[in-house]
Amino acid sequence: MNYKDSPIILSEIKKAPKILVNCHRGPDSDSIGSALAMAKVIQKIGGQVTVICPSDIPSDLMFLPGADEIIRVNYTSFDFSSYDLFMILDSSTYSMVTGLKDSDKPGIRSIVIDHHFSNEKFGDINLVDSEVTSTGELLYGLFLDWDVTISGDTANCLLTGIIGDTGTFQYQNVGEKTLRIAADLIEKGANKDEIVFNLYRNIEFREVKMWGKFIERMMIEDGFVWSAIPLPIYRDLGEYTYAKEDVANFFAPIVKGTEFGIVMVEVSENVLSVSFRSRTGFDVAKVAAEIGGGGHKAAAGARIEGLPFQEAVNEVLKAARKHVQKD
Ligand SMILES: [Mn+2]
Repeated sequence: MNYKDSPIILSEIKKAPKILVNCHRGPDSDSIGSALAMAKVIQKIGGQVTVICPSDIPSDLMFLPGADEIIRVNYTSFDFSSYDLFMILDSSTYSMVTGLKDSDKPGIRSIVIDHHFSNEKFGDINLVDSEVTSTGELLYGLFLDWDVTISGDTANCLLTGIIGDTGTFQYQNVGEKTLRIAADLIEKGANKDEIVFNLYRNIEFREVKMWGKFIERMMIEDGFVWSAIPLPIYRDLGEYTYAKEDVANFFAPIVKGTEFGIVMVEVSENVLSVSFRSRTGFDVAKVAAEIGGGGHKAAAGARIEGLPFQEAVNEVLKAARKHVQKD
């Protein structure tokens, strides 16, 4: 048994006629891959399931079977009353689920399944394992515990989550366990080439141009690089939300002589969205925590609200300088 809560979670699913599964705000490969994998397994068990998301689904993930059935919802008005159970995946806080700053918890039973170290365990049942690379990897262990057959489509969804959250197996938390799971998923029908093609060789031209802007504005100082995009430039570039994550993943952790990289974007008036990526094993979650954010050792994020662009950027740089000297 991988998780002691596996049987309880399975019995909750079996006794709930109608189940909701979430994708978090600004969903990534792990969020969508995990939600779709969970939905497929619930259907196999005989449950009725609906997958919901507060944001649009990124076009590069539409290749996943079932992605076109995800329903975009507004949590301020969403009616939970006709559902019996809410499966919340890959989300460390309820505001990550809803995309809203404050919102009431759903009035139905909820099960949180996640791998974020900073998970607030806000469900009625919480299965949080921060040792695994991704929610996809966690679900693989859970499905083994349940003794369900993992179909080719389910395997493809899980491997998409694992590949997305490990930067295609690059990060330091990837060892033989994750690679064995990936191999097993490929054996079960996951298509690694299709996943890599869709995630990394299917980039909009305007996004590539946006990377150029980030790189052009990148600065280096003792121990780290950073790049900050103010709102007018972000608007000029088409407010392409996913470019920030991609640029953080691809370019923040690569510069020789640095411990980590920071990407900052003013996504709306006085709201700075910040991504940290570690190059060397330096714990960027500590820097993120300093400014009210969270995440993992290798990848973390934060949002600074209510400060003008330059002041917000200075806050981030102050935290980064403090930690780079101390650690
Ligand atoms: Mn994840």
